[in-house]
Amino acid sequence: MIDLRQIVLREIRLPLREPFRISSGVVSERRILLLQLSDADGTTAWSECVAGEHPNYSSETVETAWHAIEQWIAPRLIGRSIHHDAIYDLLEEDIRGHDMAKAAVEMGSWALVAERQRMSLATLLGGARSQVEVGISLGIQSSIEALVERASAAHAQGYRKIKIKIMPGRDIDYVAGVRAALPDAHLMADANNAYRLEDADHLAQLDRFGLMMIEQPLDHLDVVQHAELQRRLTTPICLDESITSVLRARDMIALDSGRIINIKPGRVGGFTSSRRIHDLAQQHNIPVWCGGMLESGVGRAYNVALASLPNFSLPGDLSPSARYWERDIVTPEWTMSAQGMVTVPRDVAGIGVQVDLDRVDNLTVRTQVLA
Ligand code: OSB
Ligand code: MG
Repeated sequence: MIDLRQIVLREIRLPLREPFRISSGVVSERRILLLQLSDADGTTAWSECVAGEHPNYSSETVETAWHAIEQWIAPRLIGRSIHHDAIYDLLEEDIRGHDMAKAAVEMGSWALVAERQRMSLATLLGGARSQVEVGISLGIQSSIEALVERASAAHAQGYRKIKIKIMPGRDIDYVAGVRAALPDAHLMADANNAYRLEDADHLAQLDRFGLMMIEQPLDHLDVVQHAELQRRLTTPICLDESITSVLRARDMIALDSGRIINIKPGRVGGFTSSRRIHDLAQQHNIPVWCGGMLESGVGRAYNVALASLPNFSLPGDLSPSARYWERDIVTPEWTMSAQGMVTVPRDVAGIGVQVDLDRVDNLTVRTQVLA
C-alpha cells in the first residue's frame, strides 16, 4: 500500500553528448521531468517522466505531463491509501491518455513500496533475471560511412543488438552498409512512423538483410495497416508507438500486425500496464524487449528492473550512462559489461541507484511542490 503525501516536480536540462535524430525530429539537450515522491511514513523515491520537449513521438510533452500531474493525477492520489498495483486502473477511470505522466507517478509509487519493504524494484516486480542484454539505438546519421563507423564501434563494445534509425532516403543503403560491415550482428531498423503502406515494396528490400525486426514503420497509432504490411514482409514487425495499453497489444495479436513488442513503461502508463502486456505477449509467444526514451539514470533504473521479467527475451535499449551523458545524475552510473550486459541491482532497496542531489539542484530550472 502507499499513502502519497507529496510529489515534488522538477525540470532539469541535461545536454546529450551528441544530438539524437529520429525520422520525426532531433534532440540535443534533454528537458527531463523528475519526481520526488514522499509517503506518509516518510519514505521517499525518485522517478522520471519520459515525455520529451516536442510531441513528435507521442502527443505528450514535458509541459503536458507537468500539467496532467499537477491538475489531475496528484490530486487523485495524494492523501489516499491505495495498493501500488491498483493505481493504473484508478487513473484510467477518469483520466484519458497522459500515459507518460501517469507512469511517472505510478512507477514512483512502486519504488516507494520497494524502498519501504527494503527490496529491489526488480524483486517487487517479480523479475528473476540478474543481468539483461543491452542493445544500442543509433540515431539517423548524415552518411552511410558515419553510420557504419558507429555501428562497428557499438559492436566492438559488446552491444547485443544494433538498432538503426531509418527514414526515406536514409534506409536501404544505410542498412546495407552496416550489414556488409557486420555480417553476423543482430541488426534492426526503427522508422518511427516515416512510411506509408504504399511503401511496402520499398520496405520489402530490407528483407534481404536478415534484420531481427523493423520497428513501427507506419502511423503512430495504427494496428490495421501494419497487418497488411506484415503480410508483405518476411522481416517481423515490432510495434512501439502503437502499443499504448494491453488492449492495443491484443489488437496487434488478433490482427497479426506485429510479431514483437517494444515495451516502454512510460508509454503504456507504468508497471501494471507493462506487466499485462508482458504476460499477454508471453501467452502468445510474442517476445518483448524494453525500449528507451533517452532517460537519465533514474528512468534507466525502472527500465532495467522491468526488463528482468522473463519474457523480455530480446536485448533492450538500455545503454550505459556514458552513451548519452558526460555525467549522469545517479551513482553508480549505469554500465555495460564487455559481453553487452547490464546488471539488475538486487542488493539495494528501491531503484538501486542514488540521485546526486547537488548536481540535480544545479541542473534544475523549475520546481513545484504538490501536496
Ligand atoms: O523510437 O525507440 C524509439 C528515443 C526517443 C524517441 C523514440 C525512440 C528513441 C530511441 C532511444 O530509440 C533508445 C534509447 O533510449 O537508447
Ligand atoms: Mg521506436
